[in-house]
Amino acid sequence: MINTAGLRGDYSKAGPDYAVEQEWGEYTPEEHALYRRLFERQSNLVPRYACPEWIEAIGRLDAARKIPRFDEISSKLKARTGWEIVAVPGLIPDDAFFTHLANRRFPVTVWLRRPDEFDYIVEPDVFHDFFGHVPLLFDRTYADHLYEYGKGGLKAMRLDAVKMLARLYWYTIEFGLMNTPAGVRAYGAGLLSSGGELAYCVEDPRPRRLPFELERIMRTDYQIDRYQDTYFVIDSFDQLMRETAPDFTPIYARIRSCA
Ligand code: HBI
Ligand code: FE
Repeated sequence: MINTAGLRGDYSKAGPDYAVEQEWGEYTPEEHALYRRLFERQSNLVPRYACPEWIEAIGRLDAARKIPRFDEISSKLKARTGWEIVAVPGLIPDDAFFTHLANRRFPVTVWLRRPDEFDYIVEPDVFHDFFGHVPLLFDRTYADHLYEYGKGGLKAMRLDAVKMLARLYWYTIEFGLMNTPAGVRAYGAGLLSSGGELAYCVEDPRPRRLPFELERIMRTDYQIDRYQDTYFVIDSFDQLMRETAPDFTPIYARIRSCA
């Protein structure tokens, strides 16, 4: 369970759903400049390593020069897949997070990392959330999967199975790979927003790249502060949607019985 006490965002103005105002006018020129440098660094990598759906979507967004205005992005997003951005102070408790997803709202952190965190940051900031997650919300199938994930998250809380479900999110939405005619490409937000792991996940011979397998994913723990040893590869968002459609209740029970 996320305890917001130790986190760096300002939760004092957050509502019961943890939403805050973006307060776009508060960003400093230095913050816009740092965001621009992060965007430029990734722009040299994504043509070679990002999945086609992400590349197609980023081209629709004029988001390279300044920290994006969430309301502007939301109006484009809403028209396309019915989703919108909800500004949050950072990580929020599971039930708030899942409830937003189950209402087609994606939580995006409002603060930007410090310059000394250019290469790595522990908590998701606006660059990770926006650059990594938001473009794929323009893909109908991906967005529909995330909507189902949100509803599944609320159910998993009732079944005390959030830890198993979080692994699905980790190995897909955060660190997922996809097969394409040109080879393996990244669709996970943690990969797309990373200066080093984006090339590593596609090119490095060390990590395992396994075909998507739901139960194996739910049994595979992960480290949050280093590159992954194992990536799971889907053939398409249609496959991701199809393979995560069943009721997870018996799967949770099966995994618990052999744990
Ligand atoms: N909160 N803002 C935010 N972003 C996340 O990705 C997030 C979260 N809270 C909970 C959470 N992710 C995960 O624990 C769930 O996916 C299980
Ligand atoms: Fe993320």
